[in-house]
Amino acid sequence: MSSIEQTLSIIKPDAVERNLSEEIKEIFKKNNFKIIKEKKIKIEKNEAEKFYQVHQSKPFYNDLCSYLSSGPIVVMVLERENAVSENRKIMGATDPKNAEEGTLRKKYGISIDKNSVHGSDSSENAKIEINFFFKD
Ligand code: IDP
Ligand code: MG
Repeated sequence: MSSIEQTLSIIKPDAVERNLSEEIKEIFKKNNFKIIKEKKIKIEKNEAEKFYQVHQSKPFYNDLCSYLSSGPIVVMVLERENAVSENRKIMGATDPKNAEEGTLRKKYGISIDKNSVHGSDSSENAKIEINFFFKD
């Protein structure tokens, strides 16, 4: 079964800094995603801490939050059939070393922390994450 769904995507500071945003957006569009909302922002560390709250007990939490707030990011609402799982497929594994050929993290990721993109991991979290960045 398939259904139209939305997911949250973030182009992380390492990719924005290398001017990869347009190239990454084109890859989403080629893969039948519609970019419904989009903004380039810089967030404060306390906002990153809130966004990554689920990881607060992890040893990398502090570095992760410092990193996400270290420079501009591009936040997008992406829409297509099965957007959450299709986006995760295009992104590839968390660690670029383990990401499949052709995935965004394989192509652009530098390391497990500087892995270029974020994508929601479930439909439920997608709603929460979209609301986090785009409440209106
Ligand atoms: P995901 O981004 O593939 O969903 P998560 O496990 O949700 O991966 O982790 C969130 C982010 O935290 C990752 O994208 C990555 O940047 C960072 N991260 C995950 N595991 C590690 C680690 O072992 N060391 C450093 N950073 C990590
Ligand atoms: Mg995750």
